[in-house]
Amino acid sequence: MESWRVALFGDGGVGKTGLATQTYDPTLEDVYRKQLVVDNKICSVEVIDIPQETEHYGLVLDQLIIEGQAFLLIYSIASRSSFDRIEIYRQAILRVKGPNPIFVLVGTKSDKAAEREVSKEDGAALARSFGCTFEETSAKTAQNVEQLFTCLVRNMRDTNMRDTNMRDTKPSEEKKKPKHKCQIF
Ligand SMILES: Nc1nc2c(ncn2[C@@H]2O[C@H](COP(=O)(O)OP(=O)(O)OP(=O)(O)O)[C@@H](O)[C@H]2O)c(=O)[nH]1
Ligand SMILES: [Mg+2]
Repeated sequence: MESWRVALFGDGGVGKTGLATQTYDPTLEDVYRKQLVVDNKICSVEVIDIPQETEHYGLVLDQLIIEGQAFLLIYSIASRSSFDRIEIYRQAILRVKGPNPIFVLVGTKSDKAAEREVSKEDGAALARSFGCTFEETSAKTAQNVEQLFTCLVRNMRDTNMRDTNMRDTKPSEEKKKPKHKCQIF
């Protein structure tokens, strides 16, 4: 079966585990696996969720980046500092993975409207500057969680297809366009 590995990045307490466990049944500690159907095709997504407090976090982080096929950059809409630190995680991933990894920017805790410190516009603008997809989600209400993972699978499939085409196509030949496009703000 088609299977993907996604790693979660973001400050302590932003809701990484909340997001992972909302749709995923825990199997191993800090790794959640879920089967889902995207565009009539079943696939399995392994979500790797490392707590901020982990010992030797830097080393674990590098391994996580090497193994990850896509990365969720996660902040809480109720924490400006978690938003301001997103760039640090992005740079760490770019350093290890090279250019153009698959990112999705995720603003969690969208249910906390009264405590909002990051506007939707700021989130969308940051995602635009990264050239990546943006979602605001809530593990509490389940808002956009399913949509987030569906979008992520489509991004990974499209990128995989593009890479395959590049390997299989002679330079002069037309490259096939990806079938699905997730919304990019
Ligand atoms: N209201 C609300 N609370 C949330 C949401 N997601 C997580 N929380 C709460 O925020 C706190 C931290 O969430 P976690 O998912 O443990 O955060 P984390 O990013 O995994 O934190 P570390 O593992 O320490 O890095 C917990 O008390 C959660 O119940 C959400 O969508 N809405
Ligand atoms: Mg956690």
